[in-house]
Amino acid sequence: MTATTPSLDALPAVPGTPYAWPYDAPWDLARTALILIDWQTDFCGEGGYVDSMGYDLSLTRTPLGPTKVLLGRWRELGGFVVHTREGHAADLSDCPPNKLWRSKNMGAGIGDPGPCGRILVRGEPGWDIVPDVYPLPGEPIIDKATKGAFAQTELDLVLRNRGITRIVFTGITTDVCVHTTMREGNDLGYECLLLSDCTGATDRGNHEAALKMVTMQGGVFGSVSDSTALLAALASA
Ligand code: C5J
Repeated sequence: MTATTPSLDALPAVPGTPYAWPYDAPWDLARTALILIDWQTDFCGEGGYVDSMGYDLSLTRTPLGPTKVLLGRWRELGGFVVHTREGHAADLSDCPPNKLWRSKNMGAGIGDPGPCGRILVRGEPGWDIVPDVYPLPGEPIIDKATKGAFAQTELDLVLRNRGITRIVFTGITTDVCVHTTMREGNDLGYECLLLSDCTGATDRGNHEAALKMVTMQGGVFGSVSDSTALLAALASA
């Protein structure tokens, strides 16, 4: 390594909107987590929850490709990876009645039988993470009944125990579980980066709006970039 080559301890800022991330670059990989939000069949696979509601599956499936590439590189470099899964106990005792009612109203009731087993129920095939980004042994998986991954889970503790101060967000859906978790993380003081090509929503307009919301007020929840820019920053190491 030459004196001008950044190491994993001093990575260059990632070009982003509205600012090059992180705010305090250079940054180190050791204190940065890659989070993969709810890459479950229920949200991006045939016969899952999103499919049952009649949404265009390509919107939540397409970001899987770039996420898989980024995940592979992140793992090669020894970066910390965290996965999340949204789901409920078999007896639905952790499912708020209004959430249950709304899902049934959409024709895809939580707990109802579907092509991938009971919808959004833990342990069912549809609830599992898709093979492209399947967790490796040792990578924490945060199970949540919530949209945000911090509320009522151990995520904050898991990150703080590792000394993590920055989070890179991938996952689905941009406007719901990704956004809620990013907002929570931002409020807790994490420096957050949302990757536009590694996230997707059930509606293209909502995806775009969710990206835009992050960029207001100088980056009210963090910054937005893409996997190409992040991989370029990692390649310079
Ligand atoms: C939703 C999620 N959209 N993972 N869940 O209900 O974003």
